[in-house]
Amino acid sequence: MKFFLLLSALGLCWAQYSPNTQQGRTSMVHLFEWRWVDIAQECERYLAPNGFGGVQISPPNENIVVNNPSRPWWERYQPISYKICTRSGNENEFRDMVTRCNNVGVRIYVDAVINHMCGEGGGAGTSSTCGSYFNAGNREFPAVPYSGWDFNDGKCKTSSGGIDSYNDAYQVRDCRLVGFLDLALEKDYVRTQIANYMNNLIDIGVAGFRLDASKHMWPGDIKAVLDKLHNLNTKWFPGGSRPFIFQEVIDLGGEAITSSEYFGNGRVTEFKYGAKLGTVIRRWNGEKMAYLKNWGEGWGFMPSDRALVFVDNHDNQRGHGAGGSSILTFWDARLYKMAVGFMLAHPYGFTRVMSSYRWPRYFVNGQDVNDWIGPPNNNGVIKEVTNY
Ligand code: AAO
Repeated sequence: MKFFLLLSALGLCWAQYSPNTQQGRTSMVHLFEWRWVDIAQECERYLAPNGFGGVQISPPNENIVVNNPSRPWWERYQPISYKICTRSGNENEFRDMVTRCNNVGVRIYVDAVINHMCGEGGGAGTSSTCGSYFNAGNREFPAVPYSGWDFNDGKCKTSSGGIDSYNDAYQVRDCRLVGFLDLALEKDYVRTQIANYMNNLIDIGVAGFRLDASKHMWPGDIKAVLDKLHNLNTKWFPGGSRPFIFQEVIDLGGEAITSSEYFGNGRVTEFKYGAKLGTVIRRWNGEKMAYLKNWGEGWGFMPSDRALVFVDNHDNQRGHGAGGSSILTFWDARLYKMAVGFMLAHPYGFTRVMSSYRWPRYFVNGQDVNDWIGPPNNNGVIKEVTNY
């Protein structure tokens, strides 16, 4: 009995930090912009036999359709509703993917965009992936529904309404990140809409969430949403299992907000990992692999059991987000393989491998002007992943 109590206490403590993977599976792969039908096949054909723990998928909820530029990858970070309806597939295809992946022991983690809706300049109409009407100017998203009351417009104190300084935690959390309509997560109504969305996904069988733009939400507001979440579906998970949570917080030091503020809610992305590993493997700043002896906390990283780590992510492989020029990507194939191999072999953090697509890079004044290009497609429809 005592032993059982100890085990369940340990289980509870571990809760949202555990990826809910099968025994011995220590890594997930981000299948960036893949379709659900392709992911289902990939789980069965490749990921399960090769020991992958799970897949991070692109946001599954309805988003704005951007035509200028033409269907950029980043349109998926501008929600219109919580209907499961995107270029990756519809709700039936999503359910089939989750079922088939879980059946072969591969977990699905959803990229949850809950900090905001579309940009302030998103216009009005039905230019959305499921055709839901919205009016960004009036803050109307009837397919949720959200209205003017549900946004932080009155709370932000900058004259632009946007984040002018990352040194002010209030601005970062209450103002608009590059113009996105910022949801008022302090409101129980908003928390409930978000929790309903996430609970729908949990009931379908997902194992956890990446919380996009967590730095731009108050840790207490995130906790209030998480407290409303169901336990995982007992068809595949032990009773009482909690969703795995990893929060996207970029903390390279020197800003008002630190990763540690979010440890209570779940794991946090450790952006120092890829930035430093890139520096070492490129042998910049006199670094060398021998110095990796005390890799991990010894390098000033967060505690291993709070960290979600990666060599590159969908942002910094194309010059978005943060990390700087040391980040290794598939464009530096040999060094990239060394970095990914090292990461997978090393015990620090829970690891995530990146699977993306090639795009025609074109640099103007050091900036890739093609950083927006979406996945391979036919007139906007994502192409089937080639079966090699
Ligand atoms: C698009 C257009 C915009 C337009 C907007 C609204 O590109 O021009 O204004 O629509 O119409 C993605 C794309 C965005 C895109 C968006 C929506 O990346 O370009 O905007 O979809 O379509 C910050 C956030 C972080 C965020 C990152 C991109 O903190 O959460 O920006 N990442 C996530 C997703 C990302 C997505 C969103 C969030 C939005 O992964 O794909 O955006 O849902 C500093 C801060 C960071 C900050 C960066 C970049 O970083 O610390 O918190 O990230 O700046 O603004 C050094 C420093 C480092 C610093 C960095 C850059 O490295 O050490 O701290 O320099 O200055």
